Amino acid sequence: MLFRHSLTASLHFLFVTFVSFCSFLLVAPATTAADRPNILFMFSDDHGYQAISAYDSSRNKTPNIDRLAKEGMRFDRAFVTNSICGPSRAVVQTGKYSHLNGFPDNGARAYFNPAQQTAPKLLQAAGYNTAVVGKWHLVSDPVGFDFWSILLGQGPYYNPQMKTAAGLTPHTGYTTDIITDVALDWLKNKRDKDKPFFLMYQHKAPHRNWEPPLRNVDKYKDVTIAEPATLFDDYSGREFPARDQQMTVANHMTPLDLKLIPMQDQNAEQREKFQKAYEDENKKFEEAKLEGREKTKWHYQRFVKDYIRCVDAIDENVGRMLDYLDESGLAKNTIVIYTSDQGWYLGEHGWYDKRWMYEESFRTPLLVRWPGHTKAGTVSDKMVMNLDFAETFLDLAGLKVPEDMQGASLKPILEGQNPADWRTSVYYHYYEFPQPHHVHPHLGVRTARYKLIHFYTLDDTWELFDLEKDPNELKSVYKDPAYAQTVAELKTELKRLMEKYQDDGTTVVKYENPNPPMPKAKAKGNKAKAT
Ligand SMILES: [Ca+2]
Repeated sequence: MLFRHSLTASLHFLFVTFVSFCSFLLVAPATTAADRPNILFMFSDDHGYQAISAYDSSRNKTPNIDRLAKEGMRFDRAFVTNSICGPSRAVVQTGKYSHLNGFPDNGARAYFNPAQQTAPKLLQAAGYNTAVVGKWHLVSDPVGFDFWSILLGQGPYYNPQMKTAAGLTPHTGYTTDIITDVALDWLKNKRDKDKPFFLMYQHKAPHRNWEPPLRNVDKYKDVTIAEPATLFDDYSGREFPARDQQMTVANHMTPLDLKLIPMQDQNAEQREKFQKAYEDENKKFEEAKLEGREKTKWHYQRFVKDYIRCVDAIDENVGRMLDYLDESGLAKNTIVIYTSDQGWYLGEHGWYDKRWMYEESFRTPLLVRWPGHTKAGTVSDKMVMNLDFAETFLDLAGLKVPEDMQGASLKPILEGQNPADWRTSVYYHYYEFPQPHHVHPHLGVRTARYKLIHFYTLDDTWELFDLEKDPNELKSVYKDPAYAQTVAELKTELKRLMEKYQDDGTTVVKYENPNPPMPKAKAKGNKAKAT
């Protein structure tokens, strides 16, 4: 018995030694544990670049987020592979397109397979102290994190419950502030200070239904926010899908979106203060009985003001995080990344929401500050993607990027290099249909000048945009004979990219939730619809 114990102990010792040795080998030889940088990944949900003043100051000012552009690099051509929440998050975890990471849409059975390879798991194994706080939205619990505290699904704007390895914790207050409180508490009190950290700090805001904090409800009250040039787009220059969607500011906003009824996630005290801020305007709106363009203009002002009120709260909290990095002395050795899971329509094309390969939702904001490495105030027009984040995290930590990850590390670009073999085209594939918003599945390719889109479930439905002549993508030139050569070249490029990324265009390796939510009870009198 004694012999067995000592043998077990010896084997255990050898195993631990071996594991430590392997962890040491995983780290590039030039890097020691002491100088590996911390990585703070700030991620918001549906934050269009049009509402960050480092990109566009026509609607609001974001002085704290702008600091990252001033002190680091702004990317003007950052794109996503599939413009929707859960799928974008799965891409960030894995560095793989949806058809390979198994999370192509947010359907009822969507499920992120936690057994697969992820960047956080590799960072954790290599000695990083890892954490995720805020919106997760991948159904399965986080794996590869020493600490996690996440919202349930989308999470509410007020009074969230947050799930940790120990169970559910209720919080009172505004979710954007609470996520920051929890993240700061981990940085200050809970993390292992002998290790570099990797923190995913992920906001729910400014996702629909755009509920601002009580401190911001009166902001912009007497201001008229600029309307985008395409607010009254009639879709005449595009194919059927642009007309067939259900995401217009004019006709597809609910009373909850427009704050015409009480919010559901607030307590009585919060609700009273919140409603008071809207009641005069709501009364006038109901009496005016607006129609047509005037009604759309009113919807736009209400929506965009609430949206930027939520964004401003993110900016205030980004300021709290950056201040802490400064005060603690962590700023010098911490890479800070700000981005969103995808872009957003702030009334462009008459829309809200995302999904399309059109520029506003295909692009996403990306700002990176890396003291001592990235030159302050620089701008990159390299075509980069959310597909590149996993690879970038690993490369910044001095780790080898696994060959089956499909993106590329941004490290050389951040260091001011101009990699000769950097991509000159981006591949996109969106799946979720028909609901919500009825955006037909599509895939496509974008180059510096052109964008070719294929609505592949419809008969021969293609669009081509010449972004140099038509940056707002109002008129498809797919059928214009002058572009026949361009169409042929782009179809060849599309085929090349589909092969490169192993996407046959129709099937997806999809993981299904082993414990799917119960189907909702059918409403009475809704039989015809249900079948
Ligand atoms: Ca989103």
